[in-house]
Amino acid sequence: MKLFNKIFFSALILGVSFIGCSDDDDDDNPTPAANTGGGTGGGVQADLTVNGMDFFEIGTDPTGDANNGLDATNIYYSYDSTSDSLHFLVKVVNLANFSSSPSIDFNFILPNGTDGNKPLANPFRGSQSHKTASVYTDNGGTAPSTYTYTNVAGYAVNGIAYTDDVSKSTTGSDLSGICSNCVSLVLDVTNNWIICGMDRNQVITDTEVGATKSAKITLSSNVGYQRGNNDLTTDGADFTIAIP
Ligand SMILES: [Ca+2]
Ligand SMILES: [Ca+2]
Repeated sequence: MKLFNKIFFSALILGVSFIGCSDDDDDDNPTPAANTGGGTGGGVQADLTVNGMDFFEIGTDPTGDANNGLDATNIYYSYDSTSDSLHFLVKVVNLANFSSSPSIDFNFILPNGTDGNKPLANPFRGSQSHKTASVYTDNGGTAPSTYTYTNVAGYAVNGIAYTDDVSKSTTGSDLSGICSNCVSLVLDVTNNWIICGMDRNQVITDTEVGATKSAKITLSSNVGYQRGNNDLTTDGADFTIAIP
């Protein structure tokens, strides 16, 4: 009996240990890398510098987990305080195969209480209250940036939409466009990366940033092709920007 208890106790410890090692949110995605950048430099060395922009890694993603589409491995952000613009760089492994119709979206969850006083929410689960930058191109585009976009009713294509359950109950869509054709898209097929640029004010307004002039933004993102998503890149990573 004593031996049995010992074995049982050991199994219990092993079991607890196993659960502790599992993915935090059970979505088979790795726990996001810690935020490394302050947004405007601050002496923190950039993880990547492209076209004069300093990029900081927000998170990583496994290779080979995409469902027959773009397969992302890393996501970075850059905040340019001079132009007050945000840029996101997503590294992939197979851009050449899908460069004629890339799809990419970024779901921003703003700090509690600043997004129309709505609570924190998750883009993929539960009550929704967040902003989404969607870049869904039509077929036939050519890298680096010759793409066309077709707007869908109630949906900001190549733009930024606000998502919440209230819109869904009144219009049938939970997406409400904030701006269309307001996200720039540049693909570098040779280097296997995609850069999306957007006005910081469209993502988070001065009012939403608040008096501290600093905002920690939680980000989930997808990549794919032909308006489909094949790879969840980061789910719940965050980065902080400091507005001058
Ligand atoms: Ca991946
Ligand atoms: Ca993934």
